[in-house]
Amino acid sequence: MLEKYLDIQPEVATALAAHQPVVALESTIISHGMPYPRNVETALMVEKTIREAGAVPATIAIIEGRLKVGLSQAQIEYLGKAGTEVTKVSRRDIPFMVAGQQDGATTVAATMILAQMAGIKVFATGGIGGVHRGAQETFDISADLQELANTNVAVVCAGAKSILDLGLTREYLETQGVPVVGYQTDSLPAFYTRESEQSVDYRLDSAEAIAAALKAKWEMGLQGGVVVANPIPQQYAMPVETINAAIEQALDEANEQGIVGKASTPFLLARVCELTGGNSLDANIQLVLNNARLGAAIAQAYSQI
Ligand code: PSU
Ligand code: MN
Repeated sequence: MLEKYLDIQPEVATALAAHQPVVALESTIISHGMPYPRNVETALMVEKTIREAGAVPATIAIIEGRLKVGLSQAQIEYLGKAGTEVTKVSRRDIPFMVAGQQDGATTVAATMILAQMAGIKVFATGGIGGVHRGAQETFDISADLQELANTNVAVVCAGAKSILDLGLTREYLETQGVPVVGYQTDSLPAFYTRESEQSVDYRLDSAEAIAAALKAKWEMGLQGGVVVANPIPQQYAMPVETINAAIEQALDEANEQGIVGKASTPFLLARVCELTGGNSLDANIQLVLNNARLGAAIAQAYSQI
């Protein structure tokens, strides 16, 4: 039934059938998360990094209504060049792209769904969506969190940006039973910085230990994802004051301009990037590469259990 909608790239399908490690990658980060051409360069570099670490990359998107698990270089270039012209697709949007034969850049939530359809357990990205600051009033809570509650994929990320309320994001995940694992850290990383005031649920120091916990969770039928939080390498971390000032300004501008709904996160990401010049983009790229390496190591370890 799924074949009717799903195209798994042959290399990815072969690897999955042979129980070899595969790492899923999202496409909203390409079309809506970084400017062209560095978005395309990064997406290709991330794939290369995963290969060098001994796993097969599967970048996920919707192309002309087909659910694609594994993209060609030309498709990645297209998604990067088209940028925000491509619809940002979360769970609710998938059927409309399919029925309308449209293109879609998949968020963390939608990428998890397509990864699960294909049988991929590990997904590497930059940052996850979460509970926005002021959500007590706006109800702005990313569908990524609900997906983590339901879908059996581990998401390797550098924590969440402090455009979000990290404390409320932790509370939401706790209610939904989603574990937050810190890789070699006790503190929840805040994307550009290695630490926040929030702690993780479990600190694990090796890919093997993380893979073992994933295996136990899913073999017991405990539904849902896991957040694997991997701090940005020290040499690329940004000064807290610089990044916080940019975030505060971006949030003020979003309020003034009445930006809400699915436009909110891309607006904030783009403004923070502009306000910090190229620095935050460099940091962003490095942390994604770092997550790709850890994702590949976890996928390796998981395939060897
Ligand atoms: N955070 C980032 N970079 C990103 C995103 C979030 O630092 O590119 C993207 C991811 O695709 C994530 C989505 O799933 O934004 C969340 O959007 P929303 O808050 O509208 O759910
Ligand atoms: Mn939202």
